[in-house]
Amino acid sequence: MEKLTKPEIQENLDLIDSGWSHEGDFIKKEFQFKDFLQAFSFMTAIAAEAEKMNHHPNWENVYNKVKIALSTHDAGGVSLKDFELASKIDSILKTRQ
Ligand code: H2B
Repeated sequence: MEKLTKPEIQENLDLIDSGWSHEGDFIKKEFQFKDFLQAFSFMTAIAAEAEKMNHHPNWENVYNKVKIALSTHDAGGVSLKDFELASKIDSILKTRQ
């Protein structure tokens, strides 16, 4: 996977248009749920997808909040694979709202 340029990242952010933002070598988004179990169940669903893709999120969970940062180590920055996982994460979110 090739590292995307800044304008390419912006283009893809505009395409998915769902609150992801670009910061350094990552695209990031924050999610909030009713409680810890809802947040953790969201993370469990993402874990299954991430494993299938062999592409794993950096994330942080505090009670009902989940912060996710996606990057492609091999590319040394953001690649299309990060946008692929971001879209899957957005779909998973839709199934639980
Ligand atoms: N996850 C992410 N986010 N980026 C990667 O480049 C990556 C990964 N590479 N998961 C995979 C695993 C690689 O390290 C293994 C060896 O295939």
